This record gives sequence, C-alpha cells and structure tokens, in this order.
Amino acid sequence: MLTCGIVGLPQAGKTTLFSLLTGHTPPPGKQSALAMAEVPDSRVDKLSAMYKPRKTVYGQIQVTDAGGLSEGTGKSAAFLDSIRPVQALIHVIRAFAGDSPHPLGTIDPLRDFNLVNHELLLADMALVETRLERIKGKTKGPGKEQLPVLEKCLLHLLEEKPVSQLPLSEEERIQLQGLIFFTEKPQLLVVNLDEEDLGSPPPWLDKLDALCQEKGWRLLTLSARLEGELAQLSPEEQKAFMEELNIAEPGTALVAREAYALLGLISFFTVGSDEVRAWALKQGETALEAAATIHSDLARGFIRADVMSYEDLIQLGSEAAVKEKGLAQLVGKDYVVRDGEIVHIRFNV
Ligand SMILES: Nc1nc2c(ncn2[C@@H]2O[C@H](COP(=O)(O)OP(=O)(O)O)[C@@H](O)[C@H]2O)c(=O)[nH]1
Ligand SMILES: [Mg+2]
Repeated sequence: MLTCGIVGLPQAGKTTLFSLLTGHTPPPGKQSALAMAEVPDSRVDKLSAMYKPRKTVYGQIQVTDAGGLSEGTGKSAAFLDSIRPVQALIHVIRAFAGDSPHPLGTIDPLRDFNLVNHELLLADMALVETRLERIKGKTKGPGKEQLPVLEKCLLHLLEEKPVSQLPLSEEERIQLQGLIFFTEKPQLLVVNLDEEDLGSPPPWLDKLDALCQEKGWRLLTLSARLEGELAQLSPEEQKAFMEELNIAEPGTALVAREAYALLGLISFFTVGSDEVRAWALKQGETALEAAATIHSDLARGFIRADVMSYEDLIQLGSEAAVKEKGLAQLVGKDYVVRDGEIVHIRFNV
C-alpha cells in the first residue's frame, strides 16, 4: 500500500487537503491524523458498470497529516515523527493570499519550499547525530561498524545536501538500514493557489517546477478551498464549474495520479461478480508479485495468470469475446504486468 505524509508550514492548507483526500476532518488542535484516501479511477467505474459486482474497491493511499512544521532549528521533530515511515511526502505550499495569517507574514512559495526542505534536512541531521552519540557512548559492541558511514552522512547533510544525493556502497546501505531519512523521500509538491490564479499560473511557478524536475519530484497546482467547495456539488454542477474555472480534473484525482507516478506505480484490476478491484504494483513487477499483492496464498500456489488489457475488455464487452479474438494471454510468473491489465491468477494450494 502506498503511504504518504503531508508536510508544509502552518496555514498552508495541509489539513484542508487531507480532508479533501480522505473525507475525514481531524478535530482542531490534533497534531497529526491518519486516514485512507481512495484513488479515483474511471476505469474502475467502467469495470464496475460492466460486472455490477457486490463490491467495488478503488486503489488506496494511506495519508498522514503531519501538522505544521515550525521553522527554525529542528523544532519539528514531534510533527515529523508521525511520518517517518511513509514512502512519499506531499508537500503543500501556500500560494493563496487568504484571510488566515501566514506564519512568516508574507506569501513566498520559493522561500517556503526551501524552508521546509531545510527543516527536513535538520531532522535527518538530528537522527544521525543521535545515533552517533549512542554508538560513541558505548566502548564496544554492535554499531561500531556504522561509525564511518554515519560520519559520512553527517558531513554530507552539513553541506545542506539531501541523503538521496549521497553515493553509498551496497555495504554502506546495509549499515544504514533502520535509519529512515526524510531527504531520501520523493516529494509531490501541491501548490495551493488562489482560485483566481488557477487559469494563469504565477511567474514563479516555473522556477519551482524546475527545482522539482531536477530532483525527479512532481508538482501540481490546485486550490484546496475551491476543491472542497466543488466536492459538495452534484456531479453535473461539478462539471460545469470545473469548465468555468479551467480545472481539467478534480484535485483528489490529480493528487492520487501524481503520487502513483512519483513512486512508479501502476494499477492492475481483478474483476468478477463478487468484486471489482484496483491494485497497485511497481512498474516492472511481475505476475507473481501481482499475485502476492492480492494474497500470499496466490503467490505460493501460483500456476499461471490470465491477462487481458482494459481497452480490449471494454471494447469487446466481455472476457469471452476477448478470449475468442485471441487477445487474452496465459502468462507465467515472470510476466511483467502493465498498467490497466485485468489479471486472473490461477493457483493451487
Ligand atoms: N483562500 C484560500 N484559503 C485556504 C485554501 N486552503 C486553505 N485555506 C484556508 O487557510 C487556513 C489554513 O488551512 P489549513 O488546511 O488548516 O492549513 P494547515 O495549517 O496547513 O493544516 C484555513 O482557514 C483554510 O480555510 C485555499 O486554497 N484558498
Ligand atoms: Mg493543519
């Protein structure tokens, strides 16, 4: 399952986005909150219309709202601890003027971007320093062999460089196992714009976008408040408003799709009268790994998998028709599953 943590300065719209994604509003004053978000997918909707299953299950993302970072010297530890294990960060950047005060008094997205990343760097530094002190405190015993690589990490971080840019040998990587660094996590930047700016992106956006691309991160723009209001409307009203406001896709769909792209995830589907369901898989993973995603029994007893494309199934209207045309494949455990494939695992336990 994909896990994400929302970070950003206070008053950036983090909790607004969290509620939008998960449908869950944390009580005010709560430091961090965790909930599941559905991954909207029109393919799942179409498959569900075709099979009329008892249950339809969309992809799931676990989202944690970490609460606001306090800028400065590593005071954010308490907030950050709640998201230490997540796979990706959703970094919300305030670009709306709004009525609520910005903690630094002015709207400056590039400054905030650097500030939050600096805070993450400080958190990593604190992690390494704590570990170093603990190991140095002992005269002997396990951990001593970690000293050189920890020192190397610390020097690198002191130069304001993220751990993701630190060249490490296989052995050093193993020695660092158990240490989870924020500056190694990919980020999805969500630039929270004023609704008036949605149609005409502000000039600084290009700069932020370039910074993101350099790092292999993703960026998207939306207005969290507006998205919240949109979500209250009927589907027809939503469509009309979105056209008027220059929004191609609802924010929840955008965030989910970009988060998948950031982590190199694809979706495959299982279908039937009982359940139509979307599953996430890493790009390049095999039929055996797809089986394991569904249930360990399916992987253990894996025989073969029936695979067909979503497009073929929708176009031809039934699995039987796809098979008749010779467009279904019977594949072995090493077959690399592609985005949108319908997979039936044949197994025997
Ligand atoms: N104008 C405007 N206000 C927003 C937007 N997103 C959030 N806000 C407001 O900004 C304030 C802070 O939002 P919140 O989600 O609590 O920020 P957090 O501190 O990052 O969790 C609230 O009053 C929100 O209603 C937006 O897109 N536009
Ligand atoms: Mg909040």
